[in-house]
Amino acid sequence: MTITITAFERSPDGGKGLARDTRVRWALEEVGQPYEVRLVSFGAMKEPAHLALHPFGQIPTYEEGDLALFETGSIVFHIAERQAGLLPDDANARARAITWMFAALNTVEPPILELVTARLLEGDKPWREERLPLVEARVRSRLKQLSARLGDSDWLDGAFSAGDLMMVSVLLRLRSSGILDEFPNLAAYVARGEARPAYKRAFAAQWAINAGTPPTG
Ligand SMILES: N[C@@H](CCC(=O)N[C@@H](CS)C(=O)NCC(=O)O)C(=O)O
Repeated sequence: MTITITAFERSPDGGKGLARDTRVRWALEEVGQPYEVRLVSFGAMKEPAHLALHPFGQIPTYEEGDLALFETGSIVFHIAERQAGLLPDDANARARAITWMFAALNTVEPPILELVTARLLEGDKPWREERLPLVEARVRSRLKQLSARLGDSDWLDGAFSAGDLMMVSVLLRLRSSGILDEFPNLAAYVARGEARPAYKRAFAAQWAINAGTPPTG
């Protein structure tokens, strides 16, 4: 059955792989599932046709037959559940990998998004100078904990899983801040994720659409 995802017609990051379709592409590449992409403009994302797929008018969405999904956590979980390669067979290991997916999205991503907002969207606000160090401290505090847990391991819990895919995707958004490099094991962890052939194919596919468009974020 054909799988179709949506992505930005023109990504604000100019193709650095930070738009969230990249994590869905990555998951599909890891399990060897071909897919099609429908590109949407910012305007079209807020039109009824797209809102029927995504109530918040965002990308990515995922369509497979009469199933339509939104939210990357749900989409990646769906892919990982249906096809081998992203979740362990052992029930407990599987539950832990899913826990890491939630941790990436619920515990690690929020302070990172706060930082992205503070740096990029609130750069001209009078409170920026006071707020930025507070937000950065919250990010460092989370990374310190994550770094301690990862230690010298390659991945968060044994073999690479959907939990790592989501965590690496979330951490990638920090790279331009320089904070990731303060935690060498996390920087190496992210590099390991990016070195995976499936990630490279996902990155190249979204880059092919966006290359040459100047980044706005
Ligand atoms: N929690 C959602 C977030 C989706 C999201 O923020 N998508 C961004 C692109 S990475 C978007 O569509 N932004 C445009 C907008 O919100 O208007 C998910 O993980 O899928």
